[in-house]
Amino acid sequence: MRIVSGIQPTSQLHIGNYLGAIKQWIPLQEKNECVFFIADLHALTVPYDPKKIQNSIKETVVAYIAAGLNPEKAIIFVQSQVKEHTELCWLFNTICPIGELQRMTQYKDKSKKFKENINAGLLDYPVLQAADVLIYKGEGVPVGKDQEQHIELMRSLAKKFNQKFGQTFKEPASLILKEGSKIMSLQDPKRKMSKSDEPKSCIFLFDSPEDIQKKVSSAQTDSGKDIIYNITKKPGISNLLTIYSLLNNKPIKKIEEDFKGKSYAEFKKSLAEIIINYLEPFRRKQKELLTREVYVQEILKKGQSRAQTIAQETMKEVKDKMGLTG
Ligand code: AQP
Repeated sequence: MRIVSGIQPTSQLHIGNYLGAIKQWIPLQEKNECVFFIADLHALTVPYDPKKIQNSIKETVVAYIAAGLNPEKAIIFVQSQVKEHTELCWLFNTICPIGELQRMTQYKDKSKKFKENINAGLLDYPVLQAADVLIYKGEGVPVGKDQEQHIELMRSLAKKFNQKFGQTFKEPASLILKEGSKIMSLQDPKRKMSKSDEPKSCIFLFDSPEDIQKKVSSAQTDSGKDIIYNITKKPGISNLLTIYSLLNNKPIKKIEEDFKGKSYAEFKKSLAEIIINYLEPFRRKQKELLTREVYVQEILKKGQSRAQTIAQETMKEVKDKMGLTG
């Protein structure tokens, strides 16, 4: 099966990005052909600094590898380096109803958040995302829950294209984990953890042990004092229990038992330790990779070439079917 997914280099990656997306990429790369890219073109739809984006791209590749991606197996590259993504996006634009884009939750949320910059790219984001996957004839898209609606649109565009121009694409399935697909903000457990939110609402993959301790101890909790999972009545503690369970590989029920009669402070202290220990090898690998610039550049170059070969083949077929070749 061909698997495709990507992450925007909008800021450092956090444990939501890891638990919702990257953690499932790692086992997938063993038995599938995996295409994992850095979604730099998507990142341009929100305010960004042109002087800093190359550095963010580099940090994101390093994060992919430090978190366990294997460049010998997966195709890793930068989206803007394979121009067929945008070429296919344009062609898909011509079959995508605008109303479908206007009802997308992410578009509505980001239009509210960036009122001064409601650009056409923000609206068109899911069409580019459809092109990102379909240019590789992707069949599975491992993502967090927030991307479900976009994958639905991707499926509908694949179907529409096939109906209009002949069978070309499979409809990709969204691969969304049962647990961890929506990690919430530490400061407001009703909102998802987001890279672009205030830093204390996220645990970044390379946060120092001191920062992790501070962030966990100041995480918003709920009234009462019991450490029990109840998403409606105790969203803060439930979010922390989810993180605990996923990083410690222990069922939530067992963690509840272990902390029966104990305080929030004791629970948070233990959680901070678990996060620090889990992320320690990531920090070590990141440090090492940051000194190996040539190696990282080589990975991207090789990834670009492998990706381009597949993308050009699809583009040729699409253009033939759409009557664009003589
Ligand atoms: N809180 C989350 N819990 C679980 N999964 C998450 N993802 C994002 N946040 C969570 C998943 O991580 C991947 C990253 O996608 P992205 O960078 O393209 O965009 P995003 O979903 O908009 O991520 P952020 O962190 O919220 O970034 P900003 O602040 O830049 O918008 C996707 O698979 C996503 O589902």
